[in-house]
Amino acid sequence: YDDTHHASGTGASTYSGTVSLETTQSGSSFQLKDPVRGNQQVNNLNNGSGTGTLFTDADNKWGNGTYTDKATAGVDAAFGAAKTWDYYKNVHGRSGIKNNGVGALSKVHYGNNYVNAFWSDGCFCMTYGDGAQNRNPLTSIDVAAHEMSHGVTSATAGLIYSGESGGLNEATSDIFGSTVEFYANTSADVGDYLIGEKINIRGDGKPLRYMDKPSKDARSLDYWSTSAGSVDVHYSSGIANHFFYLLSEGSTPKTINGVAYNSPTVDGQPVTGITRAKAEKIWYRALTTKFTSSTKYAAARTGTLAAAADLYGATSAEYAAVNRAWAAVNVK
Ligand code: ASN
Ligand code: ZN
Repeated sequence: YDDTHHASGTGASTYSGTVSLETTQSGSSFQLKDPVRGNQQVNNLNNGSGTGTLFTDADNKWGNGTYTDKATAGVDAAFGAAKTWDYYKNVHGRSGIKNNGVGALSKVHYGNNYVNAFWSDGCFCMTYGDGAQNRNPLTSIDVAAHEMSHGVTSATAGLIYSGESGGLNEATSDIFGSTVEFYANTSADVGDYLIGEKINIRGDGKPLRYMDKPSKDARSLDYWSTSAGSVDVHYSSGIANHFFYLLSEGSTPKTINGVAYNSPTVDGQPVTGITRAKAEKIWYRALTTKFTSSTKYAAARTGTLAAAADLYGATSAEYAAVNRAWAAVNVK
């Protein structure tokens, strides 16, 4: 018989402060496995590869807030997976990455000085590197939600990971990476339209990407042009990231949670935002019911317009704002 049961613990994370964790008790030991969320669990790769070993703990108090305790990055991964689960469930009615109630495996401490994180459909799992000097794990919540949202895209539209569809795939992960961070909104890591601002991936303390003005990273595209299909997918994503920012917040410069945003439009005409709460509904509906594996920017426009018509009506202000926000990034 099964002698395990649900327990509630706490964790000291790297990036999100002290967090609550739902865990599994087995005898006198606790497992970093969440029975409330499809039994999603976190394994320790211990700077190797493979499947790793489920984290266990004697007192259900996990990590110490720094890299000196291997469980700390495990806390970030568990928290990121929990908030991503709750976001998709409570905001979009989606039960797990495949919408089948099954939680994913997360693996931390992959390799040595590995500065990336990635989702794999094959193992239905997440892998996180420890970053520079094995001291900067890639486990911030926006990165966790970005990577797991690759699983959602794979299970829905299946956007091919090259050309314009690849840019839309990447943007979908940045969009939901950002909306999950807003959803979690811990005092240690408040919501923002930046990607990877906590993980210092380039060693300069700057974010990896900026959704209000993607070209601030010196690579990403702010607007659609004929080169959109030939640049790296992490740069062509800028067009849709910019669209999503403008649709949510509008083009007037503003400060949100202490971060100043400035989002100029290609045509110099203003965009009035409809709120992030409505924009994320439109993007999710388009992703799951309109986009296909080969969707490019022009079809993303018509797909999000169709989603807005479904949700708010074809004569709504929301529909008009979608049209306007795409025009503002040169998708017409
Ligand atoms: N972290 C990268 C990403 O999610 C991994 C990759 O290149 N697919 O885009
Ligand atoms: Zn990605």
